[in-house]
Amino acid sequence: MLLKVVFIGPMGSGKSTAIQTISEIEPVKTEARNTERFKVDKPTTTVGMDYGEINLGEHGKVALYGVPGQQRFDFMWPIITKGAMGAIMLLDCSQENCWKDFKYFVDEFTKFVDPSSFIVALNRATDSDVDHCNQLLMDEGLTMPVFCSDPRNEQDLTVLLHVLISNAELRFLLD
Ligand SMILES: Nc1nc2c(ncn2[C@@H]2O[C@H](COP(=O)(O)OP(=O)(O)O)[C@@H](O)[C@H]2O)c(=O)[nH]1
Ligand SMILES: [Mg+2]
Repeated sequence: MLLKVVFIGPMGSGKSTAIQTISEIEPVKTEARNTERFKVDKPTTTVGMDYGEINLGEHGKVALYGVPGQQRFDFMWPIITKGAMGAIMLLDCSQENCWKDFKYFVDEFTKFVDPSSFIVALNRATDSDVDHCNQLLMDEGLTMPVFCSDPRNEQDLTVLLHVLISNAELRFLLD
């Protein structure tokens, strides 16, 4: 069995870091020099995709895909998300314009991925960020589990994956 999980979110939200943290293989990365340091000040950024794996032994594996966050790569989003069991939407709440980005990513990716399979993971979030996120989702007519998690923390990511898989099982049972 191959379970596909996609990490989505704007540049600098922690997608590559999250995959690096939980992948059991050395992730396949496509980092290149970041030409948009005025937006997110980091030396490199993903220009293709990230890929990692978690082995489930005789049950198969979980394939972890990260999309490139920049809008100019949006043609790759439906390709990379195709067939995904669920999406983890990352957001760094300390970034300027993060809520504008959040709304944009929710609007775009719910065109390709079933909204009921989304999980939101907020990094550097305060209680008011969590409230704000829930309010935004409610305004969009959406319900998604919202977690605070650090993309460098393996336990945080394991929780997200368990919730994502449980949600998928529930949808399967209710179908
Ligand atoms: N909470 C926390 N987050 C961090 C720290 N260092 C890096 N990060 C997160 O990791 C992000 C950079 O990760 P990267 O994986 O390149 O983002 P990507 O563009 O989504 O692939 C930062 O913008 C932060 O959100 C840290 O010290 N604390
Ligand atoms: Mg990246």
